[in-house]
Amino acid sequence: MTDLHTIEELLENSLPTSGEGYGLLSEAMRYSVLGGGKRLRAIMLIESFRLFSDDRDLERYTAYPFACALECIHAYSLVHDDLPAMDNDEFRRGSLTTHKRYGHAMGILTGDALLNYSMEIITRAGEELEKYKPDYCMQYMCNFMHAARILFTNAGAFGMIGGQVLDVEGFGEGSKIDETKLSLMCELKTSRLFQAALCCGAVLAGADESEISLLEDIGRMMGLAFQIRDDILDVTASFDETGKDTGSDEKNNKSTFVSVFGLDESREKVRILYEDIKGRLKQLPGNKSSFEMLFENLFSV
Ligand code: GRG
Repeated sequence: MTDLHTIEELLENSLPTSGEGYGLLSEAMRYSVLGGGKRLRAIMLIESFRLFSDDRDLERYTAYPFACALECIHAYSLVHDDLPAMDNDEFRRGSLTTHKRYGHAMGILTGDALLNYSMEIITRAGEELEKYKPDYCMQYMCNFMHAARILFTNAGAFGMIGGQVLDVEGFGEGSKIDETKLSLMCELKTSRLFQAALCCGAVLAGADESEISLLEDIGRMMGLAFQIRDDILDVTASFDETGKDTGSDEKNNKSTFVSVFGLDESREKVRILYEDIKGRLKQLPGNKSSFEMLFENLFSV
């Protein structure tokens, strides 16, 4: 399993140093990314790469920067999601949310800067890649650009941001919502970054189309199960377990899997998705034990 310490070190080194640039921006960027986090998406991206390639140099030049960029995108989405105009949360990862610590305007700007920084990481890595074995560079570069498109499309207007639009426009608030709508919102808002993690890693390692498509399915189901689990934790867990105020969905009058289906049915949905994910995982090549362990930790409720 990818070492959490390695990812923390990568993130530490790829973010601007505190005090660099203007005002408190670099400090706020570091605060938002480095303050805890399970690093699920980074781990999944690197583990997905390893299913298809054991070229550790290529992994360093491609999967590592993509993993950092993805964590920056994820962190920006949380910073913006916590803003008063969205969920208005005070705590995240056991600490004050970015806007509570640095002010509302800085919360917006820090999210903006992190999204932009993810592109800076990727484009810088693209230039570095050219120096790595330039004789083979063309195929690597094509995979690199393909992975970049997957990452930014899944995070963008037709992916995660689109899902957030459905959420803030009241798709899930108060009004009657059916399972299809709720699932669509979660697939966009939550699954897309997991799909990006799995597919980017695989594309960078040279996986074929049918393997990418299988990973896309696994990422979609994984995000759905993850969101349902998050909805369950919002009503059953404590601050110490989640690092944020629970009961937030009810406070915001949000329709969630728990409010629509109740706790028991929601747990059953996670169980069914988990069984499905395990079945599909078996169809992939390579050593899947890291994924099996990760999913068991997350979903054996
Ligand atoms: C603001 C454009 C924009 C998008 C926000 C991600 C998101 C979209 C909203 C978050 C809502 C939420 C809390 C959903 C539950 C699933 C989720 C993404 C939880 C947080 O992810 P973890 O548990 O976080 O992987 P850590 O802190 O471990 O990195």
